Amino acid sequence: MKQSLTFIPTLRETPADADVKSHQLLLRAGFIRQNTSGIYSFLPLGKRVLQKVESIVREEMDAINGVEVLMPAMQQAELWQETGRWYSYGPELMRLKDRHNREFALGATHEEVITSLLRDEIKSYKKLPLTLYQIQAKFRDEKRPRFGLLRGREFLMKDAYSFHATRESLDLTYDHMVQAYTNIFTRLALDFRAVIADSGAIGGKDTHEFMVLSEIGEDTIAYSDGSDFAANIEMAEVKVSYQTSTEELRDVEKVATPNQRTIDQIASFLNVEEQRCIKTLVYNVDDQLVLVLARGDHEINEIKVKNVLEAKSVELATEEEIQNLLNCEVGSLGPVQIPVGVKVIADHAVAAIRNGICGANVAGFHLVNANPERDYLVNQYEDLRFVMEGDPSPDGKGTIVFTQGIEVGHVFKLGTTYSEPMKGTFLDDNGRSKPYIMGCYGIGISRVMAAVAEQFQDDKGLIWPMTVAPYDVHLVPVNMKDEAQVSLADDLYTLIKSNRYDVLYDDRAERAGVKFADSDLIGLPIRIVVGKKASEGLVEVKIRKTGETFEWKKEEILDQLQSFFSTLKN
Ligand code: 9G3
Repeated sequence: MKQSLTFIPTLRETPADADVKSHQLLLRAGFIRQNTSGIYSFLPLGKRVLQKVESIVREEMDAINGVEVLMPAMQQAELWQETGRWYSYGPELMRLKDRHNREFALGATHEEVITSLLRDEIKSYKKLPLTLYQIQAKFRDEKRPRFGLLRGREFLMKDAYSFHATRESLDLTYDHMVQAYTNIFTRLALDFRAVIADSGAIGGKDTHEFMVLSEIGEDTIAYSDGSDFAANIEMAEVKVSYQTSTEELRDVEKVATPNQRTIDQIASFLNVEEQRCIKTLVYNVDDQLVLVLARGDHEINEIKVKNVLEAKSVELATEEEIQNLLNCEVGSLGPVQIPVGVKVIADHAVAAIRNGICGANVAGFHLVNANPERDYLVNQYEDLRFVMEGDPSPDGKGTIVFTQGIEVGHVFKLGTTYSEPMKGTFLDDNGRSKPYIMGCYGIGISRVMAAVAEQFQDDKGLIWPMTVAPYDVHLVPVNMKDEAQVSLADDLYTLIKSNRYDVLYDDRAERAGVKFADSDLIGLPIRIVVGKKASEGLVEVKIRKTGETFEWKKEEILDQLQSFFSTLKN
């Protein structure tokens, strides 16, 4: 493609409201333009990158027998009313009315649509399993769109849905999907981790997120430096064996701790370690007040409390509820001498605290030398705390390190969550009617493009991996007035294009400096400069990723390109 004919509006200056590198560079290099908050146009270069990402995704979906469909963005409200999500989602779900005043959702996702599609067609186990996927715009009215394509309100997603007669069949497809996602993100040269996104404690791993490691990522990942263990910070299990101290049990004493309320205030006031303190929190768990204990230096993970108690809702009790229960205010709470029948659960670490410090349930007083069994009862010890850096990895290999991640994929075992309420059923091999067992699998296509741009750039611009670069070769004659340069460039354009390479030919009558700056900004893998030595049939070549430059003879260009792209084109 000749640059004088296409549309690549590069910018010299960094746009003010772009606050991450990928957003700045995709704007400056003329890949995207913002229409309004969270809504973007993909310009020619951006569209070509999307196309390359999509074709990798399609290849890997087709390879595991995924079949492509295209569903509508306009989804009649009745479908979402069948699953109740019409009522449970708030302003994030875009809604509109047609000319007959009928209500619609703009598709944020397609579980309802695809299940309603299949329930009218697939009625026998003989037709299962079936994996359908689409690549289509999704609409989610994010409260705070930001970071350009990374959190938009209209974005491109590959969403796949699988339908099964048995759980084993779902497990098989799920594993194939995880492998396909691994292939996709590997081919995109992304530094990613497959992250356990549910609490491992509940049965199998029913959902994984695929996270690209990046310090601007919104999610915190706990991963092991000695294995491929990785989990969302909320879900990471803690498997630590605490050794109980050997000091002998001392008698409980009540000590005055005026105005000392937080763990670190108490620890420094009594000159003890936080590890010796017992943090006591009161939670309202499905309208029952529960005491949750943790070691002073640990944080309670409410999702774990919820999972362990199999509760519908878990939230901190109000001051009033605490006052009524323990006749004391927050800051002096403890598990000793509490009303009979109040459930007390504790993180495993608490069991190892000898002669611990806890609130006396009297304002301004604490107890020292409190010991489990003798002084307070714990109904059950569980894994209730957030994992911390330095913890041993739950798989026993290596230690936990935290990092930030950009979620680029998410796979779920749905079971019958949607097929049950929507009566998506089939007759099994005994003629019994059963709801489909389903899985769903998403990749943020436009988000992936931004994640690649975030991972591959330098101060001069973008650095596209070969697999997704908008063009393979940037052909740049230095002076469009120089006969020898233009004729050699024209010949090379024809020659290279006819050998299956995508070539961007900078035929603009711009100064060399401008052309080179734009070329570094756009970030194609290799640049061929036709300059002073054109008459000798020599060109200068620059590899964008490494900055290396070479001098090639015209005759060797095809062989050289072949070896440069050898990892890809053959
Ligand atoms: C909504 C809105 C936002 C949403 C959803 C629904 C996230 C919603 C979860 C999923 C699950 C999977 C298929 C592809 C992979 C992800 N945000 N989710 O369901 F109405 Cl406004 O989308 N769906």
